Amino acid sequence: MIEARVIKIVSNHYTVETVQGEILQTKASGKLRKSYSPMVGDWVDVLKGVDLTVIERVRPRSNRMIRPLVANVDVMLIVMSTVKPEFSEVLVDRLSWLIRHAGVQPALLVSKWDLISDKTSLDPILDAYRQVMPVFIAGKGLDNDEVLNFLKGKIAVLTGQSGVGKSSLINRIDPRFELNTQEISKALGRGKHTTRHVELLPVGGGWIADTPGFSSLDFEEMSTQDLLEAVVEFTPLAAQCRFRNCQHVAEPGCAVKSAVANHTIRSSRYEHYLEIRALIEARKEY
Ligand SMILES: Nc1nc2c(ncn2[C@@H]2O[C@H](COP(=O)(O)OP(=O)(O)OP(=O)(O)O)[C@@H](O)[C@H]2O)c(=O)[nH]1
Ligand SMILES: [Mg+2]
Ligand SMILES: [Zn+2]
Repeated sequence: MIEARVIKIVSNHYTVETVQGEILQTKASGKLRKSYSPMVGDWVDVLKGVDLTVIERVRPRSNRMIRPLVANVDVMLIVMSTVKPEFSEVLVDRLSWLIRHAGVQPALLVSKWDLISDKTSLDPILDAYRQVMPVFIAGKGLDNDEVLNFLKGKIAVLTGQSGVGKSSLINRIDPRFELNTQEISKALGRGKHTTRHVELLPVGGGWIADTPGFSSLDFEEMSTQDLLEAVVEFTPLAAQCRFRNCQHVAEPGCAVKSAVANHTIRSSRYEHYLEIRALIEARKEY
């Protein structure tokens, strides 16, 4: 048996890279396809045959993302442009909580840095985010050394609205990928011709999966308790709240609300927490 990682799946053709760095075309064994289908990102054991190499076993996953279908994701890179589309704190907050809930580390990559005239205008926002996740700056003309260094040895998935520059970023890192960027996909009719298969691209000693931009975010799978646990900066404060099970909403003696009042926690982030919490509560009533 050879240990390998699944890097691309097109119907039932699985491309894997062995630990020795060899790329192999494989099929999944029939028994696996029925019970535990291999996903991109999986560590698998393959058996090299004379004319067919077969995946015999999928190793346990540390996590699995649904959109896109990738296993063992180390980091989700939230790509958010400075302008075009406008930087959205609501979106960064919501995405970061969904990502945490999936058991994955979020990071923020601010794109189109070349397009914002007042570079300091985002400082307060980015400083606040730096306290809860790694933050990187990217754009035309900027080097990507810092983010590439961070991605070394990791599987990273890009996420973010359509048009923020996810595919462009990967192309700037390595033009050989030639990923479609927006002008092209627009010409083909929005999203319709987006490649459906998932693929890990070798970037800076790690792997990146590009994804198409989404149209909505789904909190269906989250309870109010899940949300509470996803807002990581609340956790150390919760011990100081008067009530053990404080939800940081209207309870007296709440340390989170004090932190918002004295600006240790950004008020917009707290407001967004309340908004999502209300959404989840409203859903419960049906
Ligand atoms: N000035 C500038 N323009 C950029 C930058 N990154 C991307 N763009 C432009 O923004 C547009 C959208 O870029 P894409 O890379 O297609 O965006 P995307 O996030 O992959 O979009 P979807 O695939 O639809 O989700 C293109 O016209 C790019 O040329 C940047 O750093 N600076
Ligand atoms: Mg794209
Ligand atoms: Zn509290």
